[in-house]
Amino acid sequence: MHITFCCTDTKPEPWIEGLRAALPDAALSVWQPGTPAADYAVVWAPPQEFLDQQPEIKALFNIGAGVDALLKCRLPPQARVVRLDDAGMSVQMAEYVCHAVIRHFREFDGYEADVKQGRWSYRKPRSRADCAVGVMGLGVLGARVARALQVFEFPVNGWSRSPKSIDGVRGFSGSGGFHDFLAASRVLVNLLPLTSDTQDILNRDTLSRLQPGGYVINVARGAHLVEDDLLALLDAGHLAGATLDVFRTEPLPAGHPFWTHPRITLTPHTSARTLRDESIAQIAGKIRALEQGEPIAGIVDPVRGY
Ligand code: NDP
Ligand code: OXD
Repeated sequence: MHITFCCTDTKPEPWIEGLRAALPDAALSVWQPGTPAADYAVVWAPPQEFLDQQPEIKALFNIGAGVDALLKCRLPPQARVVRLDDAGMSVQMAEYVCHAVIRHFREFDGYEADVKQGRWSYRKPRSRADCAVGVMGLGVLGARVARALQVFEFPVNGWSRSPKSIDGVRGFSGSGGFHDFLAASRVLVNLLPLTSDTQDILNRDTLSRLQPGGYVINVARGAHLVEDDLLALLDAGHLAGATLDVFRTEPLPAGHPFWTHPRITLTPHTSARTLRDESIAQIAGKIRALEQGEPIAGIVDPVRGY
């Protein structure tokens, strides 16, 4: 069995070492033009040339949860696309989102600013009941985030394509439930995959439907958000602020208004990092299962787009 590694911007050696330890009988390569075709590949943003040279490949293991970039390529028709299925990401996402929600709700940014000016000041406690958090996407990451928010007793709404039942989460689904979901939420957390249905979904119309003083946390993909619409609603005062981890262009270009906006907190696409050891263990386990003809989780439906 030949496994090749083709991940842009990722140092291959530690991955090859880890895969060799987990699958000692496999032949491993770091792909370059001319490398023989493989049975399996570990990929992130691979060039089209790589995909065109894989006539027999059984599965492409994407070392992230989002497969939007990979699905834009022309894929070998027989290849299954397999996403990372948590692999240590959901706990990171839960801590990132809880941190952002709590920082906003408790006004810790305001306290920080006051302390820097030597001011001992109090702010009026806000009502938790008035701070319903709406989580868009109740998959591997969204469901974990929804559960984590409940620990702090925020009312939690969830929106997904198909109806979902998560204890304590008020569920909404499909396009029919979207406007009610938005109207019931003051803080909005985006954990949708990027597909043709969800591109630009955070826009002037949808964000205007949040309760006044709304707060946006985008941790999915930059192309979900219409950036000028966010800025306009912040300026108009309908939105109180935003925490953004993902952007239409990454790295965020110098001079982009998000860098210096007083009510935007940003991080460099780091809310839930791919953890190498957990990912290798998961991929190796799935390759072993596939070789034995057993089913695996995390196979992407290319028509659905996630
Ligand atoms: P999943 O595929 O497990 O879950 C996706 C969820 O979105 C499902 O609940 C699905 O509904 C819902 N959904 C999809 N399309 C629609 C739609 N049109 N309308 C309503 N709901 C929809 O994904 P993950 O939770 O693992 O990851 C989500 C995204 O997070 C990834 O695609 C990636 O873009 C992003 N991500 C960002 C990271 C970062 O560091 N910033 C790290 C990792 C991921 P249903 O349940 O009915 O299928
Ligand atoms: C992912 C990501 O999709 O890191 O896993 O964004």
